[in-house]
Amino acid sequence: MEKFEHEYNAEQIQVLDGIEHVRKRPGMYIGSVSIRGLHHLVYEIVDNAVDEALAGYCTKIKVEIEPGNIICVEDNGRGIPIDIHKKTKISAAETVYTQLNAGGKFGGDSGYKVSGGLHGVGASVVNALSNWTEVTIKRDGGIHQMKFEKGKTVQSLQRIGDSSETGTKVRFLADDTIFETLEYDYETLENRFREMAFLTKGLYISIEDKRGEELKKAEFCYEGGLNSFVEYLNESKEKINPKPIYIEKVDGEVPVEIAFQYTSSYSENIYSFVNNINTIEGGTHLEGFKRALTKTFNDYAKSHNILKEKDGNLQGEDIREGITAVISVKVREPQFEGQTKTKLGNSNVGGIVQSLVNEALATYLEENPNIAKAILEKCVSASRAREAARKARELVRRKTSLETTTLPGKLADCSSKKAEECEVYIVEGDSAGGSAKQGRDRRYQAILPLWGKMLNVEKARADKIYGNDKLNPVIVAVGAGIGADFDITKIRYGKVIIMADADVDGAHIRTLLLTFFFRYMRPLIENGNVFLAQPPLYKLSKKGIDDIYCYTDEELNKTYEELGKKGISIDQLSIQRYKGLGEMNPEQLWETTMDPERRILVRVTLEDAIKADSTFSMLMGDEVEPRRKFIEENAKYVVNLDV
Ligand code: 0R9
Repeated sequence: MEKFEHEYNAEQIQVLDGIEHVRKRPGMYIGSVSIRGLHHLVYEIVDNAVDEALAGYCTKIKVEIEPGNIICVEDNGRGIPIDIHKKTKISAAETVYTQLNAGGKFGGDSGYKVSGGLHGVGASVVNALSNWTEVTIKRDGGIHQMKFEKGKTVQSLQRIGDSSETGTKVRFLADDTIFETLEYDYETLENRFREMAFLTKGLYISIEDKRGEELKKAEFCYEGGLNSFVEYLNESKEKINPKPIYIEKVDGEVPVEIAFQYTSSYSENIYSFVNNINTIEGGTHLEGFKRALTKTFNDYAKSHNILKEKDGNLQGEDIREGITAVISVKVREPQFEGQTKTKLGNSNVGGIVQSLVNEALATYLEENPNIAKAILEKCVSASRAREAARKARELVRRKTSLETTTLPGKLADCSSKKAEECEVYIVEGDSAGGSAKQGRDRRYQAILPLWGKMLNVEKARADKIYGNDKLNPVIVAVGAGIGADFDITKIRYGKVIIMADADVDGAHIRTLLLTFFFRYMRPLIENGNVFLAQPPLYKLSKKGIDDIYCYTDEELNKTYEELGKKGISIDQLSIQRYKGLGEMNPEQLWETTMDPERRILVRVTLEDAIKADSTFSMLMGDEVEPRRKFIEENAKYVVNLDV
C-alpha cells in the first residue's frame, strides 16, 4: 500500500482504498455482478429510505426506472444530514456516500440498520459501483446537491435552491463495466417493493418504469401489514379462518409481527423475515413459531376432548398443513448462518416468539371455538393421511429394494450412471416420446414419456401422489424421493428437462409438472436442475439453403428481414408451423431440441418463491376470476395457457 507524507490524508486514503476494493471485488459486497447484484443496488438505496420510515419520519418512497436504466429513488424523510463532519471536513451526506460503513457511525440509534447477509452494505457501495450518482437533499430550508463518478466526488454538497420541504432523492446509473447487464427487470423490482410495503405497515411505495413505450406503474400501501400479506398470498385459496390470526408486539426487545391463516390446501407456506430480509433458510424465529403452534393446538385439542389421551400428539407437520404464515422480527444484531446466510441464529429470538405465540394463540382459540374446531379437524385428517402416505412410501421402498429393475417401464434410460452428465427428458405423449427415444444420444439422455391426464398436486395429498400412475414414474426416475424425504444427492440425472408442445395441452402439462416439482421436490428447482426444452415453432426451407428453425414469432420476423436483405422473399420459402413435437421426425427433434450443441434450454429458477407460490395456487386452484386476470395480464407470455 502506498504511503503518503501527510498524516491528515490518512482518512482520504482509506476512503479511496475502500472504493477501489469494492470495484475490484464487487461480489464481496453485493453477491454478484449479474442482474441479481444490479437489483441489489436499488434495494440498498430503498432500504435506506425504509430505515427512515421505520424511524418514523418518512411515509412515502418513489422509485423510478428512467430511460437508459437510470434509477431514481426519492423519499420524504428528514433528508440526510448535511452538516460538516469535524474530522473529515466533509458533509455527513458526502461521508455516507464515500466511506464504507459510514452509515452506522451516523445512524445513531435510528432503528435497526443492521447488516443481514449482503444487505446493509450501504450507499457508498452503490456509489462505488455506479458510473455516476447524484444526491439531492431538501433540508433546513434549502435544496442541496452532490455528484459522484465511479464513487469519487466530482461535486461536493452545495446549495442549489430553496425549499420548505424535506427529503432525499438519489439518482444513479450503474457501471456497465462492472455489471453483466443494466437492464432492470421491472417485475422483480415490483415484487420486492410489494413485499417491503407489506413488511412496513402504512408505508407508501411506488414504482414506475419509464423506459419503454408502455408505462408500467404500481403503488403499494398496506395499513394491514402482514395481515394484508397473508390475504394476498391466499387470494385464490379457500380459507378456513376468514381473517388471518394476527399477533404483534412492537415494544419488546425483539419486535415481532406474525399473521397466519389456514386454507383447504395441503401445502405449508411459511415465510419469515428478519429486518425485512427474507430468511429463506428459516432459523430460530421460525422454529419458535412452529413449536408454539404444535404445543398450543395439541394442548387445546386435549383439553377440549378433540384428541383423547390415548391418541398421542398431533405432529407439527399435521398442524401446519394448509397454513399460510408470515413472520417478521426485528433483531438488533442478527447472526445469519446457513449456506446462503439466510438462517437466523440468535437463540433468544426463538423463546421470545414461542411464548408470544403460545399466549396469543391460546386466547384466540378460546375465543373462536368454531374456527379452532375446523382447523383441528383438518389437522386430524392430515395426520391420518400422513400415516397412509407412510404406508404408501414403504410399499414403494419395499418394491425398490426387492427388485432391481423397478424403473418405470416407459423409461428409456441412458447408459451412463453419472448423474452430473445425465439428463432425462420428460416428454408429453407417446408419439413424441417415440421420436425422442430414436433421436436421443442414449449414452447420457433418458426419455420418460407421460401421457393422459396428470394429477393436479394442488388438490391432492402426499399419499395420493405416491400411488399416482402419472407421477410415480417421475418420482422413481428422478430417484431421490419426495417431500420431506427428498434427497438431492440421490438424483439420477443432473438435468430434468420438461419437453412439451407449445400449445394449450403442453402448457398445461408443463404447469402441472412444475407445480409438482415446486411442492414436492423444491431443492431440485433451487439447485437449478429443472429445465424447459424449447422446440421450434417454425421451419423455413428453400432449395439451396439449410433449413432454418425459429423458436419465437419475433425470431421468425427477424429471419424474414435478414433473408430479405439477401434477396430472398417470403414467398420463396416453404414455411412449416409445428403444432406439436409429434410432427418432428427423430432427426429433426435431435437437431432442434435435444442436441446440446444447438438446443435452447431454459433453466427454471426460483427468483421469487413467494410469487411462484401464489401463481401456482392461483393457476391450479378453484377460483376462476384471479386466473382469468392473470392470463389477461400475461397474455403475451402465456398465450397457450389452459383456462
Ligand atoms: C432516497 C434514498 N434515501 C436515503 O438514502 C436516505 C438516507 C437518509 C438518512 C436520514 C433521513 N433520510 C434518509 N434518506 C437521516 C438519518 C438520521 C438523521 N437524519 C436523517 C439518523 O440516522 O440519525 N440517513 C441515513 C444515514 C444518514 N442519514 C446519515 F448517516 F447521514 F446520518
